[in-house]
Amino acid sequence: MSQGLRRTKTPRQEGEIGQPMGMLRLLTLSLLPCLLVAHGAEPASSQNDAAWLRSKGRQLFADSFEREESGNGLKGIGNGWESATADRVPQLKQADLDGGILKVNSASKEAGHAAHIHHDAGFRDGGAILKFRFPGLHRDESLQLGFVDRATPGIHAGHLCYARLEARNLHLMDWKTGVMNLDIRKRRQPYLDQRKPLPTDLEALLKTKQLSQPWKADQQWHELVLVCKADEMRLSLDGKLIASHRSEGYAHPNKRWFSFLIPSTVWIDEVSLWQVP
Ligand SMILES: [Ca+2]
Repeated sequence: MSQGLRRTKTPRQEGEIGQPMGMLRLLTLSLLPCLLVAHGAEPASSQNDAAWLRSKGRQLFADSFEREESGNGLKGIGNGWESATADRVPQLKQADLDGGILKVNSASKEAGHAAHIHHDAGFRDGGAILKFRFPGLHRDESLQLGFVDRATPGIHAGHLCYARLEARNLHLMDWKTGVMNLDIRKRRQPYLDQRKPLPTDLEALLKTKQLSQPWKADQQWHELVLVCKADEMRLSLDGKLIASHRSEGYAHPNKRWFSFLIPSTVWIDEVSLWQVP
């Protein structure tokens, strides 16, 4: 360390610098609550959504999978879960309860669809807390989870909104007013079928319905929290807000099902669903 740097640490000089800095810090701290109140709520960036669900919400459902499955069928997982794609391939085990963990191994090719496992939810504002792990058994492991309402017309298969975690990216997607809106889907499909670029207005609209950002998957267990609050959907991992996106579809009044769409392998544990009144 140079003589000059060491000299800046003498008490006299710290006192000289410290006093105005201390006043500034005091001023900032005293103003902070006013600034937060002025914005009307906790800022999303510092909000812990698991704490929000647990303190303000009502638990609708919880499962820690400490049992054996009763078979490969629609209701084989038990506790109210349904595997929508199970009966397409009854000879294949796509959901295995093993050591208190739900181990999903989708027969996507044989069933012609990613494993779709869902449970009743039913809220406007609220969300899910769960643990997940990519076990590293397949190269293309990804996890899509979100909300479905098949009772509202105009939405293909009732797909409302999802988060999707892939190897290098994650996405928050409003499908209700995006790609699964029947009018949009009808207009978009011919371009997809012919592998042609979308009209610029449609492409611009769909861009507003999805948030995508880099994220790197690993093979550790993680706590995941997915919430919808008014027209915002937020994803947190291990207590940190990772992504948030606003779009009108997230405000759908009834998220009837909580759903997993799993194309290959994912392990799941300690799922809870919460409604915030
Ligand atoms: Ca468990």
